[in-house]
Amino acid sequence: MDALQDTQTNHDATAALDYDAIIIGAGMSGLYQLYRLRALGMRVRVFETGTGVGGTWYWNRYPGARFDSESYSYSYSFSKELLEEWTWNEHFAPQPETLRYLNHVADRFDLRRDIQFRSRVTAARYQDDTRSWTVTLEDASQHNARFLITALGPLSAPTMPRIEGVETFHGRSFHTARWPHEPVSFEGQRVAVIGTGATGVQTIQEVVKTAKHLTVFQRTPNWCAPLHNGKIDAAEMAKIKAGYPEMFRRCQETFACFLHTPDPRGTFEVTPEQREAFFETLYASPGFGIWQGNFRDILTDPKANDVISDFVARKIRQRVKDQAVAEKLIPRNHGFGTRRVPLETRYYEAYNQPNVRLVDIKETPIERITPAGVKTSEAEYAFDIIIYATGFDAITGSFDRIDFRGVDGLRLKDKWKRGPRTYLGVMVEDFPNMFMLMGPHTALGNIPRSIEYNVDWVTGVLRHAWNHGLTHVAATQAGVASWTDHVKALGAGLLSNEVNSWMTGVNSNVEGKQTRIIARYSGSAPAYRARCNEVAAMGYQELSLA
Ligand code: NA7
Repeated sequence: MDALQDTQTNHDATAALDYDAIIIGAGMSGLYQLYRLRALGMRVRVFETGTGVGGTWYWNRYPGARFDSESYSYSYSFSKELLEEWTWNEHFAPQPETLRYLNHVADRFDLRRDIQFRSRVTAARYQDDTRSWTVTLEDASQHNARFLITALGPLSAPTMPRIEGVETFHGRSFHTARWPHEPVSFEGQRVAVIGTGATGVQTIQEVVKTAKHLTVFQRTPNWCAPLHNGKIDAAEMAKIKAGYPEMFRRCQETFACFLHTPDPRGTFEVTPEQREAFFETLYASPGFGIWQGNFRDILTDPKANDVISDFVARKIRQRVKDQAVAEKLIPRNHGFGTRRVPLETRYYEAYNQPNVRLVDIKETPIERITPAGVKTSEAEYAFDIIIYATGFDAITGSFDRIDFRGVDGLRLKDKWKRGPRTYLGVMVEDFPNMFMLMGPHTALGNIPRSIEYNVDWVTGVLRHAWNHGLTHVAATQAGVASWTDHVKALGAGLLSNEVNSWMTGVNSNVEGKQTRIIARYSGSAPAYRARCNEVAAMGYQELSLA
């Protein structure tokens, strides 16, 4: 049989399947992957749990939800027309604006006709005989396709706190990532917020504007820094648009695809005065500069980290009037930037309001949720509304919730029992024809930039398979071992890997997730791309193809 005939035969075999590719999730990565695979001529189906597109920006409707990265650096860059026609109104867009943007993208590229909403995937099983994936939905319907692409999002499996009595509360309660579509008014309400991560911080500073009384239950304070958001007027937007090629080029060059990248200087290579002045400039500048654009050694050298931590602690003491409260808001068990830095707008000033109370639950632990409110070891507090800003079973959690089975029924959850093992963060041994977008061990950083690269790379592999009539695309044992070792080696010496957080896979509310793992690739994004590009340039020889 000649090559062309062979290709035809394989396409005929594929035609017997429901689809050529199934994508799980219609967030930023799923939408773009759909767009790209459709362009290859593939029959694609996206299954999405929600009733609309947007993923993170569909689910996280909590008050105050917004970007901490510059809106324009967060847009898709693949379409000049899209860039030209979309106008951002704020430097750090609020969630409704971002959701509007993603809906616009879905409409503009006519993506909805291939997306099936209200369709939670519960299981996905590889079928050896047909070299295909069978996906089972919550309603028990099954759908099969040659290729399976997970676009689940690294932060999409919300976790409720393991506190007794949650279901007994008589008032209203919400997890931030499952916020209702209808507005929730805090006017005249006694509100509790449990959790002070990036989400809790955004929620608190918004709720405090209207609530009658707010109580924040804090287990671990985080190092927050000012967002310095602002409106974008027409003239500024025109300038931003004119600068898009340059801006996206810059995002390709920076360490984590942000506009900011580490300063080449070391903390102790400048005088104390120069250091202080640099920190002041960063603290007064918008966005992640103070975290991502600081001296190159603040996240690796404990002494350098102490200096910036001390600077931010002084800022907290200046901004919070009651010094006992300020001390409670200063982290003690980790240094600045070793966990995700929440960006804030008057967050610390919220604690100067007479109707705001901070309860340190390390001092007085929550014993249970009661019908009236929250009972700690010291007191019972009554509330009308409890907001759980308690985060996510991150990175691997969204995979754990689906029963993924590879060759011979092997469970992904079992395979990753001692931490994820991947090839380039995209593939898993014994899970042929399955590709992960924003899975464990990929470069996260400024997520849309990483998504576009990830999707383009996966599209390249699939184009190769499609053009050559390949029906079996798999990672090899050697490839997985080598990438996993590489990711682990890169993670050594990074202060953030020595701290419990979602970034190290720790979640106190999930059984078996109390031990730190190397969940993320922590090298630079350019290095990640160089490695992946090399694999593509060599014709994907590192993969097992048939
Ligand atoms: P995070 O950053 O994981 O924060 C969750 C917060 O909830 C954090 O303060 C936790 O305290 C707290 N938490 C979790 N469980 C409990 C219990 N059982 N009792 C009390 N407090 C608890 O999630 P976010 O949603 O804020 O942000 C996640 C990412 O999404 C963010 O970094 C952005 O990149 C987008 P802990 O620190 O564990 O002591």
